[in-house]
Amino acid sequence: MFSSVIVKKPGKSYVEGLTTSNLGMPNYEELLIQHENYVKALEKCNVNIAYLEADENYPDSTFVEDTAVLTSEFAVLCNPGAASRNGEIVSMEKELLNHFENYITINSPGHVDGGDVLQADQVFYIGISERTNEEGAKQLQTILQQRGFEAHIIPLKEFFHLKTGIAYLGNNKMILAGEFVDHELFDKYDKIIIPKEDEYSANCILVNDYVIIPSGYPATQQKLEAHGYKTIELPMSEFQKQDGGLSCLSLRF
Ligand code: CIR
Repeated sequence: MFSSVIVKKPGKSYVEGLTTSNLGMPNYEELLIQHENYVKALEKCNVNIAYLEADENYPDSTFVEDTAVLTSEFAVLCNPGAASRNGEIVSMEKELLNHFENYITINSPGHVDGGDVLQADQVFYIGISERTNEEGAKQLQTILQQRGFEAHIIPLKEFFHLKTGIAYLGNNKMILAGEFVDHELFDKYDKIIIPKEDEYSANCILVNDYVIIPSGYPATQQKLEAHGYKTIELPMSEFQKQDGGLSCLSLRF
């Protein structure tokens, strides 16, 4: 169960953020509505919400997930791999101290984006990507192992971030897409497989009693409901335009 989440309002500069998507320029008004709906969905999931003000200096800073790895017991401040995003950790560092007595850091030349880190109960998976390098992944692995967790490092082949193609839904159930479907590390899970055409919906989040999924993926919704989950669908078009998914918009702990 999660008791708290951190979210951050997108600023007007959001439209100038990093993207590879070719889906066009985000509409700021629509973006704000989608973000408000995201916050309302979290309220329904019964968590305390720390809602940070927008920071125009960091266009991508609404994607708070990349700045930290949090559990109920400890916090790791990441060292994001994109130069234009690295300074986002300065304000996150302050926010973490509202929730934790202290935090551990990933240090250069190590880089980790939180989007490359998935927790499944006592096991963590850490992707090596364009943003997370081997040095950063190893630092995080050591931090996690010292705290009694298993931690596996997975070099990514195609996905942008690890969590672009995977989500853990508790009860040994794992959502998997693309390069993770046949990955032997995930063979021990009860797999919910997402086909290529629905790949964006692999990035969904279990928050207490609900799984929040992007709207427009009825096959994914049906699969989740067949597995006994209650779902909340959210329009995500303006986040998708900047390579963002549902998990990226919050830190849950
Ligand atoms: C970026 O390129 O960093 C942002 N435009 C998107 C970050 C998405 N974050 C995530 O998948 N965890």
